[in-house]
Amino acid sequence: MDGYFKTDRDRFVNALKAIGVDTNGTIEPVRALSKRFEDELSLKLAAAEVGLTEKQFLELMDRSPVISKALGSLRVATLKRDLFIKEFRNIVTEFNLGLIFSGKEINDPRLNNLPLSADNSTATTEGLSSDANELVLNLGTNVNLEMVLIRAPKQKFIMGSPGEEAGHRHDEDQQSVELKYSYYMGKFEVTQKQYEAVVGKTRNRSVFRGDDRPVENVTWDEAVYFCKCVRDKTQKNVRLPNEVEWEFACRACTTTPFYFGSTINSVDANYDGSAAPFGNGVVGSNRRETTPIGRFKPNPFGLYGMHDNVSEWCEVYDPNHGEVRSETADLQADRFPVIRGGSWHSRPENCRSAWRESPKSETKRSSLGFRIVVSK
Ligand SMILES: [Ca+2]
Repeated sequence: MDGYFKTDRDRFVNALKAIGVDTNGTIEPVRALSKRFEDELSLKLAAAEVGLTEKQFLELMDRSPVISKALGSLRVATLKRDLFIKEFRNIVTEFNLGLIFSGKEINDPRLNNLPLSADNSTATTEGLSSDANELVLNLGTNVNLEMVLIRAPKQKFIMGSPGEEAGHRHDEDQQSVELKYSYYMGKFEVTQKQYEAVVGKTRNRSVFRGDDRPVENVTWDEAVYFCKCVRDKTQKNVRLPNEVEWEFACRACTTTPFYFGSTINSVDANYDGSAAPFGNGVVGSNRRETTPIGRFKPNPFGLYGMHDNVSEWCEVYDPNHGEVRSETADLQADRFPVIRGGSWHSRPENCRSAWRESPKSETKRSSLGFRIVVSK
């Protein structure tokens, strides 16, 4: 919000006036108001900017997955404004508001420099449904697995964390990475119901039992085997995410330690909130177990549980190769396991977007599961 004030104060004030806020020519009351009513005000502001009432705006959002995703981003603390702008072209397209914004908002240079492919064209992934923002895999016996389209960024993105970030380790040193393709990523961690539907009940050794809880206590090879079975069943290229895919999807264009912003709290995520808080965070609860998927806030891409619940098996990205590997799904000798994302057992610093750990592939933990991707 502060950045928006600096770059476009007048537009912000006009938008506020449009929704009936008396700015009195000074910005401080507005700033205070915006902080106090951040969610409400951002929503009203967004509605005012697309020329709709808040009611109309919400009704349209309810009808559209694209808009729902944007609404999700509006509700993520501290990032609402920037992310709304990033989704703006999709929203305008979805609402068919081009005429309203003709020569105005659409030509906003900030919209032309989005890190994401912001159009709804077919520039996604060969072999994948080109117009679908979501993909649902049928695992059989009325069990589905929901996936979200992650569009290839137009520019390189920065992977890892800066040296000054609390909890930073050298294996997180930042690097500029090019991700050339779009892919689908599981909206949630793979659940026990999904796991059992594919490989059978007896293979589910999860400690915290529940159909909608994530499967855990699985080795890397078992996660890879699950992917192979789903691949055979669906004829789609199902595999574990590599680290580039995972971190790009987790960050969702954020650069802060968490997609929530500068810290994390146990109201919004399932981790060890009783540990020393991260940054300006606060001490919270420690649930000491997994929680059913989808209980907490999604990130701006609509993905749940990226920072918490169970950590997730991925494949190592090797910067020496200079490009993203793992375009095929077969287990190969030069592919290595790595874990990304925190868990119910993690201290907050180990829930960061950049955090990584490289255990042996036979490792099993009640705090370790996985999610899948589908690419061409
Ligand atoms: Ca997770």
